[in-house]
Amino acid sequence: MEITNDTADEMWLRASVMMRRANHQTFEVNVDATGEDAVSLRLRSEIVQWLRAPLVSDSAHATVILRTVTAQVADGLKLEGPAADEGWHIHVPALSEHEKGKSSDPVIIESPSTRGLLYGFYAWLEGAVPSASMKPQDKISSPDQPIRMLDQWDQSDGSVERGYAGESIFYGRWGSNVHSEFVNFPDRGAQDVFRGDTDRLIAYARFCASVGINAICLNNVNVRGYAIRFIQDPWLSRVAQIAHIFESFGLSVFLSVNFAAPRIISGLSTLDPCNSDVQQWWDKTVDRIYERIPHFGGFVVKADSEGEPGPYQYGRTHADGANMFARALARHGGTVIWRAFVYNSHTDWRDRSAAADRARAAWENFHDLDGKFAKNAVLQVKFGPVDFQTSEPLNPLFFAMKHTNLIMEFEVTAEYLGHQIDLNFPLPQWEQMASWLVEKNVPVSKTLGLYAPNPQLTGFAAVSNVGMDWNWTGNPLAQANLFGYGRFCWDNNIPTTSVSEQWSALTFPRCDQDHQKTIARMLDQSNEIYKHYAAPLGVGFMVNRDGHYGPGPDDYEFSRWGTYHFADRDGIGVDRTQSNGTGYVGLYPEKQAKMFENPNTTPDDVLLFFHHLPYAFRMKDGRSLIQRIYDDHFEGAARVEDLIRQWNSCKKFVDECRWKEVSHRLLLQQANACEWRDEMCTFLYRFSGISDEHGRKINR
Ligand code: GCV
Repeated sequence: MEITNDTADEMWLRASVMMRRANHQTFEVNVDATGEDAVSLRLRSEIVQWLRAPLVSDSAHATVILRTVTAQVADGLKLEGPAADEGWHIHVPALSEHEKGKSSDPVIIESPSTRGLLYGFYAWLEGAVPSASMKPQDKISSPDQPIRMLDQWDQSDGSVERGYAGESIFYGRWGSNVHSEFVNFPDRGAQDVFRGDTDRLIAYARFCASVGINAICLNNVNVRGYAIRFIQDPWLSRVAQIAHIFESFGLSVFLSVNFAAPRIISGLSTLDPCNSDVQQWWDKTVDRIYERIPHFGGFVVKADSEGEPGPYQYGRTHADGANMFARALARHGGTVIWRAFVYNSHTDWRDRSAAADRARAAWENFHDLDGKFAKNAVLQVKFGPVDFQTSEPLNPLFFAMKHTNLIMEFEVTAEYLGHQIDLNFPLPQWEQMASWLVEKNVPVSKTLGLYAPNPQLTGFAAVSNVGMDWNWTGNPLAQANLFGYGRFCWDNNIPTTSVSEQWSALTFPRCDQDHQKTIARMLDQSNEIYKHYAAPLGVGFMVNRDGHYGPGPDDYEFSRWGTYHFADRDGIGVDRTQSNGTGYVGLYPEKQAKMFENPNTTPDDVLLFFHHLPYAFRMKDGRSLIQRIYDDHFEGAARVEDLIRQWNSCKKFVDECRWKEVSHRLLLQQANACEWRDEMCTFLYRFSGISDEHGRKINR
């Protein structure tokens, strides 16, 4: 297929596409990945398509050479870390000499693996674009994390749970725009179909690979409907076709499975993970999968959570559950990724005991199981203890599990962060979370996997944000979130500004540099702005229950979901201290526990997560708590106007389509921010009776 397709958006490859179109340079490329394996084939076809260049067998005359080497790539240059074999070294001769044809030196891209050559090739392609800030001369880079994964919450009926960019790119409904040969087996009366839009899947896989994503789970962790049967033929053969595309771009493919599949599919009377019939059922299922998908990555499992079945029903632990899958997968080199998002959603808001504190749930369910998981099992833990809120402290499980492979889980999709309507580039949040792991100057790249029984099984996973929308992500600027996630997985310390500037230069190559920087600045400010006008100071869950967009301060307050802010006439926040509250603070190591126990040393961002405080409480900056909340909400809403001004200044540099789409969404964001401001300020004024010192008008 052609690389670019005018009906689709090229995301951050736009600059490379433009360069390719304009390029009159002729390349001759020599690549030593000559095998017939999927990645080598893909690498060669990408080179030919992007450079319009012949592949030559003689490296002596080549202008670009891609070659596999050891980790010691050149004199004094060595690729390091647990994923060194995916790293690359690029040598670009000085541009001017090369351009003028004075240099006889070729561009050299080298890596210990073909996958690494593919990453190096994209990195060179991006860096070779004149307007991009990245111009490698002699650059060496390897990923900080071995697992860099995207989770699709796509469902077999074409919907995407928490998706804000249209229908699934993988699945659809009979009658919608799907390729007929991919329609499911009408004799079974199925309405759900594999969409069969191969071009779009190839494009998506390419985007993923271009930022170093190396694993993908193809379906939602809530496994419903026909998705339960993806592990069996005839559905499995369709999954295998999709897997083949992603594998060729270096991504391992995973499936989410339903713990109850043996009963649903084959009528087994028990699902007990220690029962040999159940084990055998999974063994056979896994064998069949590997016949179809020899490099299959493994399973992702959500169990005993939000209504999903799991081992608790049989008096077994989550380690028993995970290890059953691990045993079946180990025989083929596969991995089970077991989610730690397990909590009892049936609580009572009046109960303020430790047992009712949802923040404790993951820790309570898993800390005792440290060291009990199989070597090919990984525990996937959401970054915060509750649920992807705007501000949460790091989940204490990351400190407790010293003998377990761990993945830290994020959302690229903006479930609680504005649905890709409001501008929200969450890289600062992810970086903050990862940085909490840093201990005694050991960098994040090492701390997450420091104690992992298998150092290859550690890293990050995030829920993706793409769909069938023309620009992939609904809001064209939300493409930056996907790009940023890839960059962050690769380099855990990459500064936000450098990512936003890279992205903006690659995505808006027609913009002058000043305006590229303006767009980058909008991204850099956006997460902070959103935090200012949404739920205050880490209290969380004041969001509208009907979809999680916009304010709903009472929506979860008296429900059974265990997520309360406890605002009353005296104060607001959840007391999680050891001295007086749910004792959650005590789940942290001493240093952090000491900091969180005292409101004066707790970071403002998570103040109300840890403390129930009176409205008159003096903040570090001298303002009262209530005044700070009023001020933040007014400031947040006002700063959206500033985002609009900045975007307007870019108008003449941005194509009409993207300019209008973003403008429209910024106006919606403005309305949302004002609604948050007015609703929150009114809500807390009603409780506290304390007026805004500045006498600003609250509209409601
Ligand atoms: C896939 C939150 C989301 C759910 C999601 C769940 C999870 O509760 O709102 O949509 O379910 O997290 O991570 O499993």
